[in-house]
Amino acid sequence: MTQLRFSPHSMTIVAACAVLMACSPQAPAAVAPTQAGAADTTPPAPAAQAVAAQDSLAWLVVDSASRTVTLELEVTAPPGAPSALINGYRAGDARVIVPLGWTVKWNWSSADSSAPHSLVVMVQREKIPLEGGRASFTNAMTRMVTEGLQPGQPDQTTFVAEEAGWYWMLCGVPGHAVNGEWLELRVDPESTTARVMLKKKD
Ligand SMILES: [Cu+2]
Repeated sequence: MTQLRFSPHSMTIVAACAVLMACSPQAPAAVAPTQAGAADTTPPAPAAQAVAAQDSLAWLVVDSASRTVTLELEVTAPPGAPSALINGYRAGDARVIVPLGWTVKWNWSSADSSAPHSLVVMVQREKIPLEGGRASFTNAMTRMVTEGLQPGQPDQTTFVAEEAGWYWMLCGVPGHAVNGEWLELRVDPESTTARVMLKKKD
């Protein structure tokens, strides 16, 4: 538990050190004791159990100091997929966990030219809505929630996860979320950092 929460943070620090190339000798030594100039970002934990959390690092960036998490989200529509995918996931296969009160930023875009898409955070109820409605948090949505956006119309927004609970991050274009174009968002009062859990591997 502790390791899962800790590893995204330490990975972020390692990456920052690699970029700056000016870290104190102690910091990289903890990860790569052999070669100082290697700038090696090889994942430190090869254990299969830890994969779920590490896979998310490319698109979930934690800034603990400012209690902010930035999500890079891209919609794709691979041939044969039952719905459009968000970062390769659908129907809650990925769960984003954010501590209560943290700021969430997202950089959303679509690579699917066959249909418009959008994203809105809505509190989970019994049924996934047929189309997007009011966001649970101020600004927790893209522009054009029900009309959708095209490739070349990226969206950025920032909101505060100010109420604990279970939410959908769903496409608001009619029919899309019902087909599976949604991820899960957990606003957790007991978490100390943001992370992603994958419900299953593809
Ligand atoms: Cu969509």
